[in-house]
Amino acid sequence: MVALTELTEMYADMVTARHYEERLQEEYLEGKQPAFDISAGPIPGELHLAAGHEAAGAGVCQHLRDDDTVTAPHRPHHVAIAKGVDLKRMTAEIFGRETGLGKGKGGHMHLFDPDVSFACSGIIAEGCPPAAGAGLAAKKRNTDSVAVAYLGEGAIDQGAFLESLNFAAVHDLPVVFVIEDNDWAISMPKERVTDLEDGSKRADGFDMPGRRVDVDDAVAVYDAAREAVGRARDQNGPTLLEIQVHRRMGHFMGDPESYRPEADQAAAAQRDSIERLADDLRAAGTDDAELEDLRAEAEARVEEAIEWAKDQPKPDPAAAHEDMWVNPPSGVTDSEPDFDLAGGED
Ligand SMILES: Cc1ncc(C[n+]2csc(CCOP(=O)(O)OP(=O)(O)O)c2C)c(N)n1
Ligand SMILES: [Mg+2]
Repeated sequence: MVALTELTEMYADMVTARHYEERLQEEYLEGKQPAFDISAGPIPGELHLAAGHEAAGAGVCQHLRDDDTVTAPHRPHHVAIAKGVDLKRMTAEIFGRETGLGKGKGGHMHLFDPDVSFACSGIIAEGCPPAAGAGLAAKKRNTDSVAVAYLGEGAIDQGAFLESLNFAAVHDLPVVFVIEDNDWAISMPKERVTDLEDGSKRADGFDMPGRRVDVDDAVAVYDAAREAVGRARDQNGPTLLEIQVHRRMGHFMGDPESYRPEADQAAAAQRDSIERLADDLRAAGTDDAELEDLRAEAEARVEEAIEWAKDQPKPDPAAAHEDMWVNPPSGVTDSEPDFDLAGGED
């Protein structure tokens, strides 16, 4: 049994994430038509939306604290929201504004919020080694914090993922690896990427527990993650989870999805984890008016963040060379790297 407060929190995260993606979809298209100009409009660059992935974000992050590290891939917003990343500063980053999490220089695939130990990257499986590193740090410091690395099913043959599984297993690190299986890697269906129907079986090769959550259901994810995060927190080592989610939108904004059978698209739209969780809440005694209030609150929060972000200043182009170094060696300033960017003497 999941407590009503926890069901409610997960629902709030999930409706926030869904509304966020729907609103970003609208904002993104502004100014990009009729010819698709990726640099135009209020959100420059690529945009990968995660509608249909919400249960994987909420069900896992419900078990996490601010000091637990999460790394997410190129489709990060639902995880960031569930982890408690500052919504206004994240939105400002997506809109390329100076008050964004990365001063507007990173965009939607490079969101970093040290206050809640969250990071993401556009390089697939890239988050696995840093999560293993965070797990190693927790172990060496003798704390009970854990690390979670999210990746897509299209990334399960990446060396960075397999090496991280091995490292985490050998050193018994408090890490949970979470594969979000949405059946597609851009235009590549899962069965053409791997012969393994259940990606969590990758764990077998590392003598690590692995489990697949076959149904796009926040409560099922919550239950599986409770065990996995609990094992990590109790210093009993890593776990690999695979969660079936659904890609309700294109791979990225502007993807015509001409490669995707209509039936697959329609099926993804039907399996809605948000509606499923709403049913669980009704069964637990929440009435429709309360659900509507939660939804309205989430929508208002999203609108406020977007309005705020759009009002923020754009960065000064001269600031592009700032913040290049964490601890600049003495005599080196941000704008003056101490090596020859053109290639040196050889
Ligand atoms: C190392 C690396 N190779 C290739 C790419 C290009 N790329 C971006 S997304 C993607 C597919 C990702 O599929 P999946 O991991 O299933 O995530 P999804 O997009 O379905 O959420 C690829 C190959 C990349 N970002 N990084
Ligand atoms: Mg995928």
